[in-house]
Amino acid sequence: MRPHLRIAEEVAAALDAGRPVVALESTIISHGFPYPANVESARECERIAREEGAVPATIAVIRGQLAVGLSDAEIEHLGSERDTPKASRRDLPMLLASGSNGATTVAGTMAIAAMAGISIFATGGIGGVHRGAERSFDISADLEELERTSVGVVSAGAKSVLDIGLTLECLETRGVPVLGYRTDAFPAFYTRDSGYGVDARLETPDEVASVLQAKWETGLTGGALIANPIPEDSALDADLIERIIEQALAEARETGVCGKAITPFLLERIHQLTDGASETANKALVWSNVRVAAKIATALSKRMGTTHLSGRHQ
Ligand code: PSU
Ligand code: MN
Repeated sequence: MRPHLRIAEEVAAALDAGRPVVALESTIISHGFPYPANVESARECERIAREEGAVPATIAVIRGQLAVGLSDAEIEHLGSERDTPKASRRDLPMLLASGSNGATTVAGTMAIAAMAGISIFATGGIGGVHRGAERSFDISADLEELERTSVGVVSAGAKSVLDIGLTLECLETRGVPVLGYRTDAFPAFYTRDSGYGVDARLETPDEVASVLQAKWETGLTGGALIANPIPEDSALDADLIERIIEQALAEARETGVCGKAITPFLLERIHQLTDGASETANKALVWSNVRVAAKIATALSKRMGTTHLSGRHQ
């Protein structure tokens, strides 16, 4: 067992038996939604994973431990305690050494999921190349993690607060397959079509599992991005959301917000400027991603059983 790793009993039992497990992130709890919507949404994610026959493993840093599977009280605490720091890969060592809490990003969650032997992870949107990155160099560590860590990440694409074209270029450079789940278009979080394509369109959870199996069995380590568009009836109007994103970006420039603070700032402003409509859409897409992730995890566990190619058994 790795030091600092704390795996909930139910999660460890499922992994040992080769049953499906879905990792869930905690930045979305601490910084993605206001309280108490964040806690309600996190509980709903866990419920949906179970309904689909998978064990949910919400991941965070809790008192200096890499916690895989949180208690309800821990989820409530992360949700109501608004100042839990965002924890990407680079933040983990300091949080462990100081015994602190951290809300793990996609990168942080992937790294910890892999240590535990979890292969599938559901989130909302990934981080990526920010608009203006040619000057700011602001490129999320999520992209590096997707290159490095063998976890399949189900997301609704990326928000257009990012430069989606450059984000996809970076994923190509890093050897990360972008798989469209029942779509030819890479989705843009609140909307189903960013104007960019995907590397392959797949129709069933088992087809996705077969690609992941082929990748990992061959020793082509690293992640894959599974792009699952927001459900049609929850999608927002593309022009409206683009205007709001432009406004939020302008405010960020004016107030000088940058670094790890920029993503939470933009998310909060978008929620305020859409008067909650974006929050409803955000919940719908996350829940849809959890459902798809649980189905993929189930298909993968049928194919691979206890052969965890990343993580504890390696
Ligand atoms: N994009 C969203 N919602 C989010 C995030 C990104 O649409 O909640 C969060 C995720 O946790 C993601 C992180 O991993 O922000 C990226 O932050 P940064 O750009 O600082 O790497
Ligand atoms: Mn950044």
